[in-house]
Amino acid sequence: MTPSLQMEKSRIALPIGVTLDRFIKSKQTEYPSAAGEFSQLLRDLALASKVVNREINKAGLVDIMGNIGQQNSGGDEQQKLDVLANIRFTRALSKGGEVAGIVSEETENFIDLKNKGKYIVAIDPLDGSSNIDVNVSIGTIFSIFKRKSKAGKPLSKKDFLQKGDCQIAAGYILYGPSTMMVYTTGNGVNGFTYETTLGEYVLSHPDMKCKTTGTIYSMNEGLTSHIINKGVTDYIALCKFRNYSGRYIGSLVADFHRNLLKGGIFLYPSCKKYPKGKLRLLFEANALAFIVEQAGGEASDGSKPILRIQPTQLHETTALFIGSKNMMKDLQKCINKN
Ligand code: P6P
Repeated sequence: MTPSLQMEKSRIALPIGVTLDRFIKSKQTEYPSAAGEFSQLLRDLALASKVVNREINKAGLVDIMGNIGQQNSGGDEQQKLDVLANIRFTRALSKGGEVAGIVSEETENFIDLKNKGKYIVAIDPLDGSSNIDVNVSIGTIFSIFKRKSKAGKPLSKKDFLQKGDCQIAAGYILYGPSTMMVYTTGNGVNGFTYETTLGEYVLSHPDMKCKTTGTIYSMNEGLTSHIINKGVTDYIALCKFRNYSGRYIGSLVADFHRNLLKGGIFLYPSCKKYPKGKLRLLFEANALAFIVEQAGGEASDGSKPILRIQPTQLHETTALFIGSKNMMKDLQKCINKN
């Protein structure tokens, strides 16, 4: 099949309500060379998310709330559900056999699963976990790359320190009033809502697009007097002058998802407390940057696109500005003036 026809087919809209499984199968048939490993990987992620969703839904009832009295490598207090989610996703991916290795926000180093899998996964198993105890939406964020080392050889950090534009897929699961899985494989963005009675994700948001502009800005304004880049404070002042709405949940996936649907911009700048930014490049920024660019938006660290950043450490952080194209351009103008 010629690539153009292949691309065309990949854009054939599937009906709302089609299950994730059928959707994945339909996309796989458009890539005859695909032997199904990638499709299986996506299914493994979806399965793990269903198990995590169940744990989250009963979090208020079973003694798995609160923190376990230890911190992850980024210094965040680990919540019981963080650890549970990490176990669930790691187990699902290692049993699936398609993933050669995983690097997680919850573990210091990468995990070599010692199999012949073609792929590696970078994952934040449960982002925004500080919101768990107050029943606010939280999320899982994942990036999928092809391994760089030869199948059967030991993995090295090089397999994981790939630029965001090497991702072959990225997505998130939002555990909110409804649970959604949103992902891209480089041919647009599609959203699936979890139908709990069926235990299936069904297509609910086909071909998602980020509005070119919006009137929502999301930033922790407690940082304002500590922001290093004056252009960012100038942009926030511009948002206020334009009577934009400030909306900040403190859970990246939830803030990102709202801005994706309604138009808006999320800002986590470098500041005195986080001179290199707070958010993780491998586990948070890369995946959302891939998704937003596929949906027509932009993502940068204030000087270059997120997807062009060459990571040097697994737990590297970055400033993150992400959202509607025109709002990102206005922000960049403010930054460039300073
Ligand atoms: P702050 C949650 O801990 C997180 O990693 C993101 O989900 C969220 O956007 C950000 O940190 C919130 O950080 O400093 O505003 O509490």
